[in-house]
Amino acid sequence: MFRKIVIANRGEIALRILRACRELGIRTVAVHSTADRQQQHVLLADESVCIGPPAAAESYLNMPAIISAAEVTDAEAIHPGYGFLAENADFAERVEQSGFTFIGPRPETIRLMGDKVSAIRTMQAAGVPCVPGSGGPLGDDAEENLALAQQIGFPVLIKAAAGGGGRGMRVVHSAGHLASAISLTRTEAAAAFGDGTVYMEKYLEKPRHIEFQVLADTHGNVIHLGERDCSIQRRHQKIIEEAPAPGISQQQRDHMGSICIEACQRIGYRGAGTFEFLYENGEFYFIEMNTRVQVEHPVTELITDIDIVTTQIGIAAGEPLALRQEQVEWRGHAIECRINAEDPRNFLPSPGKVTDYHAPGGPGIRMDSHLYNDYVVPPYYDSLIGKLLARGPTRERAIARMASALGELVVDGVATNAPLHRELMQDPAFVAGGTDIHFLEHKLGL
Ligand code: MV4
Repeated sequence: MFRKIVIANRGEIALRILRACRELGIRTVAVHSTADRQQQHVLLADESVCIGPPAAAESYLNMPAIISAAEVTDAEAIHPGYGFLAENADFAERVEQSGFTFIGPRPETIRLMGDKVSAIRTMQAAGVPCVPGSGGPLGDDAEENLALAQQIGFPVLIKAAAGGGGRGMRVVHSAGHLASAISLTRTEAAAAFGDGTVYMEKYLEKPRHIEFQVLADTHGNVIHLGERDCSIQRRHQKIIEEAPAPGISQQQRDHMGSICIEACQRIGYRGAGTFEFLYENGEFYFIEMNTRVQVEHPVTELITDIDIVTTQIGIAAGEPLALRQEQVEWRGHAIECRINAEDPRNFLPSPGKVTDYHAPGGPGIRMDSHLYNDYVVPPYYDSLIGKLLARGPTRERAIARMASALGELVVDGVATNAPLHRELMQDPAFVAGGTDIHFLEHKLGL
């Protein structure tokens, strides 16, 4: 096992990684911007290194500064968390070339999955069901593209190969709009990502977003931990996630899980990973793979009792997985509400001092948050200030516990989306379960 790890992140996930390290007896190095000197994980870490000014581009995205921090502290590995450099193949490569272990997949795997066209090609070849589509980059022949769209059937979606997470997409409803949509998406993608490659898929109108969690070690063992339903979102920001996904049978879980395992074995996957699917009319369609630990990983931890972060670290240290697939068991139901420091009316960030913070507790409640009284939420980063989780023997009981916990939560001094979560726990469609990706935006009148 490692002796010392650099935590290359901030906020709740940095604290989550620090806790995993402490549990494993690993010393920790926090790297932080000048705005984050008082972060809880910085105060708790064995050592800390300031890596730059508040702007992420000069601190949490500053590769040489982070690698230097590992050098000066004599650390062995770097955990990137999520966001920032977590899915940056060049960073993973530079970390390894500098003689450190990147806690994540091989750089080539990150690069393969970062290009959505190569990800889909790879998964299609591995037997993973994908959305009907071009299966490769679109060319410039307008007639060819039209024939393809007609074969797939309108509406179609034009997506940027370098996009993902909702960036660089355009729906096309009819033949007359196809050529201009392709060229616009191409131009935007070239400007935003430096890569104008686009591809085409059938546009699914009312899907759910369901993802499968996998863990793969360096000895050829791969297990899946089942699925999460992440359909409650606004502008591609998930706000509630749950596991298991309502209405998915154990047989479907076993089937899709086996497909994901098989794909991981084919590509020699390593570490924690997530297969993202759209789910519509009882069918799963692969859209993207995430090569990092996800924000919503705790809902899976709560129903499987498997610690995804300590497992990631063990895998990176070369340890074999402790469990075989037959030993993975799912019990009960878990829900996560993302608590954001934002105005509940216009969703604008609400930075400032948290004058009073009280975390809920009781049976089945978990709060992953870096907040404390008088903590100042800086304006420079995303607005996630905590994740409130509730588990219960059934979905109904998990919702009841979440509603109760939201009633106990106190975050004064900044505005939060807690009132929206309180309302959602009472929404008949949410309570019924299985709402699609458009549910929340429709409810909010968007
Ligand atoms: C789609 C889709 C419908 N049909 N692909 C958005 C984010 C990116 N990960 C993929 N996304 C979508 N791809 C096809 N063929 C609808 C979305 C989508 C979406 C997906 C997951 C979660 C939230 C979403 C919100 C809007 C659109």
